[in-house]
Order: sequence, then structure tokens, then C-alpha cells
Amino acid sequence: MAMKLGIAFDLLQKERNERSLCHLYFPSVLFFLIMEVLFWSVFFSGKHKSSLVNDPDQPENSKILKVAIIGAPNAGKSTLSNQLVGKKVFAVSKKVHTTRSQAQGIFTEDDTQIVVLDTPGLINASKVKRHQLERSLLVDPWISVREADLVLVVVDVSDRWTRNKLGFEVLSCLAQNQHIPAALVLNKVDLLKNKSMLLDITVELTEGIVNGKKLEVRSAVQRFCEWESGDVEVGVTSPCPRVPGVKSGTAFASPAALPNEGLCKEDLRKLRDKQGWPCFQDVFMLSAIDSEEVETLKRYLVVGAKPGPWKYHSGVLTDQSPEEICTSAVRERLLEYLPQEVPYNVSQTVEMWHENDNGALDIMVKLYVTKENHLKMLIGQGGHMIGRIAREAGQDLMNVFRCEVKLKLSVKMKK
Ligand SMILES: Nc1nc2c(ncn2[C@@H]2O[C@H](COP(=O)(O)OP(=O)(O)OP(=O)(O)O)[C@@H](O)[C@H]2O)c(=O)[nH]1
Ligand SMILES: [Mg+2]
Repeated sequence: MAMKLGIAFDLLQKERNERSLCHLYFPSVLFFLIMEVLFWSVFFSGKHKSSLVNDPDQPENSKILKVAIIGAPNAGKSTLSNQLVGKKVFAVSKKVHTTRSQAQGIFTEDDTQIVVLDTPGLINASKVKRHQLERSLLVDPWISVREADLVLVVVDVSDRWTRNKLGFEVLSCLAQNQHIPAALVLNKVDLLKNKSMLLDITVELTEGIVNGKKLEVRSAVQRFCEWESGDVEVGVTSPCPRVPGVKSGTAFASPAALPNEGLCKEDLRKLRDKQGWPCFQDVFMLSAIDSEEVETLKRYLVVGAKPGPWKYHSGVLTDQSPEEICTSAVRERLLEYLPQEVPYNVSQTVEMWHENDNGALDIMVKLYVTKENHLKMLIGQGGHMIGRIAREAGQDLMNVFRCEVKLKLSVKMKK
């Protein structure tokens, strides 16, 4: 317990810094400490799921904002989501389609709760069919957007093939949900040598219109200072000009449940010719790997939250179960170390989940493969590969669960 308390205190110190609280008195330190220990003990004892269904604690003037993070595969959506939550609760990898279904991350600060909806990269039905991907990859981003109060569209500015045009799926999703405010996030700015290109990219991806006005280039920080001083209203949708080339109609008034469901052929054709979206209310330029750069966006979300009841208890960080966090940590390593199609053809089941008396977790996961050569690659010479994946995924789980984790992996051929 002493160790747990020590760790919780480190955690607390980090969060204190992140929140930039200037004055923390001893009783409030104790309060946070108790809350933190309470949360993690709920997590360890496998009762995390029940804490999700328990009534959220509601402060007097509770505020909430549900933010859907959408974009092309590999744009950095999960990296940004983790950074916003302040903990790594979503899998990240350099390969596409790391995120297979929508999941929620939560950060709660004072009276405000931000629910971050991380989504799979937006793709079309033919790709899903061709690569035999799960249906959740197709529909989950759309479902998340419909639930959201704000949509963040993430674009990888380091990808010179995609950075000058919003994908058709992104445009279609925005066009069918025009009633939901959206902001553009230009990500991976650290990889861009010539930063002045960001201005051209912004003009292209917004058609030169932001917040209903012709683009004025100002830094996000300056804009943030204006909100703080009350000069700019945040969280209010500005009247969006009709999307040029797409006629107004009932399709846009009633959001579609499924990709492209609400658009007629003519609308779809016009969207295909479009490059950007003129209805973004703001633009952010950042590197999601850098917590400081994400801070401005985080403040924007907090300031934009609306009065309303919280969705989760303040101690909850994600709606994923511990088992889901475990399989996604393993998956992350599979994507990292195995070539091309191998990780996409591995399925997993959690065979055992046991918490010891000393609080340590014993976990056994079985990996199923369909091909003999995949089996060999996954095990590696002398079990080197599987050992490495188990070790590193186990380490990730220790960081998330903040306890000793023994993760064992076994591999089996699926008949
Ligand atoms: N250099 C740099 N790399 C980044 C940044 N953001 C994300 N990445 C990297 O980009 C890769 C993809 O990141 P993810 O967060 O998994 O991307 P995603 O959009 O969630 O991907 P899918 O779930 O597959 O759609 C990872 O290797 C990240 O480390 C950034 O700001 N800078
Ligand atoms: Mg992802």
C-alpha cells in the first residue's frame, strides 16, 4: 500500500503540474490522493466496469463536452486523444487501422468533464470489404460524430499525399453533420521542415473561410487569450455558409446514421470535387506527441464545455474494460514488430485475469493465427518475438494499472 500511495502521489504531482494549480493546500492534496487511490483500487479489483455504471459525481455547476476525434487512418487521432486524457488509454502505432472501434477517454477538471471519442480512421466500404476489416471501422466514426458536441478533424501535415485535401469520407461526414461545430487540427507539425506551408494547407483545407469569415491568420495562443478575456465567444456555432457546390436540402438537415446515407448522388459527386471545408470554427496547429502543444486545445475544450450533467464519475479515465486495454496493448506491439498483414490476422482472447493478494495481476492471453508462417513469425527464434511482445505490453499495462503485471502470451493455429 505504501508503494501504491507513493505512486499515486507521483501521479498527483504530475497532474498538479499539468493543471497548473498555483495553490494546493494540504487537505486538498489529501483529498486528491484519496480519490486517486480509490480510483486505482476500483480499477485493480476488476470493478472498473461497475464504476462506469455507477452514478457520476455531479458538482453543482457541472459542465460537459463530448468531442469526436475523426480523420484519415494514421493521422494521429489516438495520440491526440491520449494527450487530451492525460494518460495512454488508446493504442497507437505507426501502422494504419490501429483503432478498430470507437472508445471513450475522459478527463475531468474542476466542474468540467470532457469526453473524448477516439475513432477508427475514416475509410470507405469498398476498402473495408477488400481488406476484410470489421464493420466498426466503417460505422463507428459516424456514430461518434452523431453523439458529439464538437468534432475535431485531425490531418497529418507530414503526409504530402493527403495534406492538401480533406478525404471524401471526412467531407461527407462533415456535410451530413453540419449542425455540429467542427474544428480543424493540423497535426505532426514537428515533422514539417517548412512551417510556412501550414498557412497554405490551412487555406486549402478551409477554402479560406474559418468561423464564417475570410481567413485571418493568427496564432492559436492569441485566440485563446482573447477567449480568456471574453472578447470571443467560444462554443457557439457561427452561422456556416452553405457548402459551395452542395445544395441545401433535407439530407443535411437530418443527420445520417450510416456513411453517405443522407446524401443523394448529386451531393456526393459535388463533394468529390471539394478540397476543403469552409465551416470549421477554428484551426489548431500542433504536434500531438507534445503535451504542451496540446494544452491550448485542451483549454479550448474546457472553455467550450456547456452546462450539463457529467457522463462518468470523475475517477473514470476510459469506458474500455481492463481486458480491452490489455488486448489493445498487445495489439499495439504486434503492429509495431510484425510485418505487414500478420498483425491484422491475429485474434486474441483473454484466458485468465487474476488479481493476487498483493495486488499484482496475472494475465494470460491466447493469440490465434490462421497461417503456419504467421505462427513462426509471431513466436520468433527461440520465442524471442513473443517474449518481447509480452514483456513490453506487460510494461505498458503496469503503467496504466499502476501495479505489478505478469502477462503471458501463447499462440495457437485457428482451424
Ligand atoms: N512525429 C509525430 N508523430 C506523431 C504525431 N502524432 C502521432 N504521431 C505518430 O503517428 C502514428 C499514428 O498515430 P496514431 O495515434 O496511432 O494514429 P491514428 O490516427 O489513431 O491511427 P488509426 O487508429 O490507425 O486510424 C504513430 O506512430 C504516432 O506516434 C505527432 O504529432 N508527431
Ligand atoms: Mg487510432
